[in-house]
Amino acid sequence: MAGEPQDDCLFCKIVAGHVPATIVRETETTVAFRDINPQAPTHVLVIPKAHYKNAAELAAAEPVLAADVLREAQSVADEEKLESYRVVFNTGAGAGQTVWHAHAHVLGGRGLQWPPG
Ligand code: IU
Repeated sequence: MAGEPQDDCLFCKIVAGHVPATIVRETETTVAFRDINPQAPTHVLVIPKAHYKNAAELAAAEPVLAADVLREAQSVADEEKLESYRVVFNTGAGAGQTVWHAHAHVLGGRGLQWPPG
């Protein structure tokens, strides 16, 4: 069911503490941890603790929680002292989504090209 932990979800396992991650921030509703395959000097993932398969599903079901994720992206940027940064929600396999638990990539610490590849 939407919002409930999924046994086969890697990010639900990180939330539960069953898979290790380098956690940089945690709130009642969100966790932020370093991406294991960083694409920039700062590459942190912000996730809702509740399981939604992508950002659109999250925003439709729990708009306040979606806002929590965005606020945490800013908090990560503040802690990492990023003047500029990019927040990315890959949505769908064609856009590069590989983990089916909503997550914001927070990328910064280098120049970022536009448009992205
Ligand atoms: P994507 O937008 O679904 O492709 O992002 C998933 C990210 O999760 C990707 O950048 C991976 O490097 C990252 N990741 C991780 O941080 N820890 C893991 O154990 C695994 C993937 I698997």
